[in-house]
Amino acid sequence: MYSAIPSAFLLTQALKFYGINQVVISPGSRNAPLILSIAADSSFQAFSVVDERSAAFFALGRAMASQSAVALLCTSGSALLNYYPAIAEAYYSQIPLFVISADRPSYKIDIGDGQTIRQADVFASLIGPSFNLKQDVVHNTKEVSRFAPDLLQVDQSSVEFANLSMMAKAVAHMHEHRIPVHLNIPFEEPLYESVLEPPVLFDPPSVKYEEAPKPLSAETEQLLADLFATTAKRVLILVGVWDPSPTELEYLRFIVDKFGALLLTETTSNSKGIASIDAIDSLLAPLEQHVLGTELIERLMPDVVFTLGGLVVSKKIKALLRKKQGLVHFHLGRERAWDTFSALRDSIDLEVFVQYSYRLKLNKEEVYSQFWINYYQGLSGKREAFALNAPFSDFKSFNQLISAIPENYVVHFSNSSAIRYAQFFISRAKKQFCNRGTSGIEGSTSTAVGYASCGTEKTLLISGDLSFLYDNNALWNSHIPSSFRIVVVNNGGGGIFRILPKAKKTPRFEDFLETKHQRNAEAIARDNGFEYRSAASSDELADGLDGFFKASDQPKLLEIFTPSDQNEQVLFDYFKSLL
Ligand SMILES: Cc1ncc(C[n+]2csc(CCOP(=O)(O)OP(=O)(O)O)c2C)c(N)n1
Repeated sequence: MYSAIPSAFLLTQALKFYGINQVVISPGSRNAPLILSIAADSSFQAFSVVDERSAAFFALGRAMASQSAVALLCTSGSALLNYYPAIAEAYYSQIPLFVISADRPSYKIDIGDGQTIRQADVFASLIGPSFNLKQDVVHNTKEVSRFAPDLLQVDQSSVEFANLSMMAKAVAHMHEHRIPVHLNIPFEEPLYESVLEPPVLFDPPSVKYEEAPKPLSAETEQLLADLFATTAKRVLILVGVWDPSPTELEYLRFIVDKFGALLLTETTSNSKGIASIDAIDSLLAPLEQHVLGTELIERLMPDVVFTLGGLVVSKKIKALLRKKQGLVHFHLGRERAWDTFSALRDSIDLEVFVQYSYRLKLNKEEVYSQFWINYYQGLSGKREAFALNAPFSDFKSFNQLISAIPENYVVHFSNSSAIRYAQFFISRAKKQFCNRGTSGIEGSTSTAVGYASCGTEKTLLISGDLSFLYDNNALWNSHIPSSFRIVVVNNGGGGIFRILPKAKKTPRFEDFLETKHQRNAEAIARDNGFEYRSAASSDELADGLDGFFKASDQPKLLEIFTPSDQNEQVLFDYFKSLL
């Protein structure tokens, strides 16, 4: 069965043809022509999610897990505005989403019709190209000739040609730049009519996009050769959010060895197995207060920084590197490169760089990396001792929690203190993620649910209370596997604001920053079919974690209540203990 509206038929066929077979659908009438075509076609995996904000983050999570583009489909009006937070996250995290919104014909916009807004280009600058498809001229021609006779100057075949070209361009752009793109498609009524035979011929253009890596420019080659033969003695590698292939990990290992580089990783770098400083702030925070701090920081400062992956969580390392005069920065990889330290020279494909660097002559400071790895390893005894004896708090909970995560789980962290505490402890988890593109608190649960729904990996979400309560529609979703686990660290508000220097001096801090509350996750959990447990001490947490990851018939949520007035002191004491 197909929609009788030609452009709905063509768009559905195009999705299939270009291999975009996962579609997250939010209900509505205007998008019914597409819903009926997709629902009737078993080659699509279609998911129904009512809340468009959650739907878009769900799609994001699926795109992450499946490493392929996911389509979103919604109706007209404010519906598509709810996609915006996830589109911004996908844009900055470079995750491909194919956003489709159904619209009224142009002559019915801004004339007082219901559920109608100006949809064209509504996502402005936080998305790849937006295409406004052309309206069919063979569907309800009577209405078209009455309201917009000019449209009939063009024949249907040129409408179809234009639409197919726009679809192909959108797909190409999405793949090439790994960003979301938007197709806005106008439909005249009737919307629900279907036909058994294809209403028009589907003849799509093939999609071409640049897959081959960009070669090294002669200018960069010269710069690298000069730099490494003379001044560049210390190389620091900083890895942001990254989901590397085994080959990419090997490339990283090679570069670390070749350059004698100091490797700084984060939880979300997913680069285990290579000696690194994997809790950056556990090194930097105590250095700031150390009696030999200035000298040590000088010793740490690199000449060259290579960044890999996406955005970096640690503010301290960014601030530190921004202070370095004459720093030279290269991004290695195909991600968009950010000039975070005002020192970016070029962005080089990782493989191209590895091939090139075999030939590079170096003048490295042999002890640079080893000194810092030894220094850092020297802190591990203090770190373990502090964690063992720490009073019950956010810090202690993260310590207990992270050491309990089995190696067959993938973890999603919410923003904000969750992902920061996660940095302090080494987990066995298979992979770790966080929406750091925009660092929003509004879609972490939906993203984790989307990731889990793929069924390829068992998934755990570790969330703060505000983030969890914010995105509670995420659990209104029928694709949650029973292996899905959520831990909410409930410190009664935005605990991050207590850690931020000076934030507490703000008038009515508790009302407007911390946003203190007495709410908990129990009703939401039970209402959505989760088994619920809570813990308010280390012993209770140990009990709660016992068997938490064992197979079960229902997904589970464990809520940890921590003392908001003590959390910050424990964290400061931790840093002090490392001096
Ligand atoms: C959509 C959005 N709104 C506001 C913020 C600012 N913000 C950052 S962290 C935070 C509080 C997070 O609280 P919670 O989820 O309880 O985590 P905690 O810091 O307590 O661990 C807020 C409001 C944001 N990042 N995103």
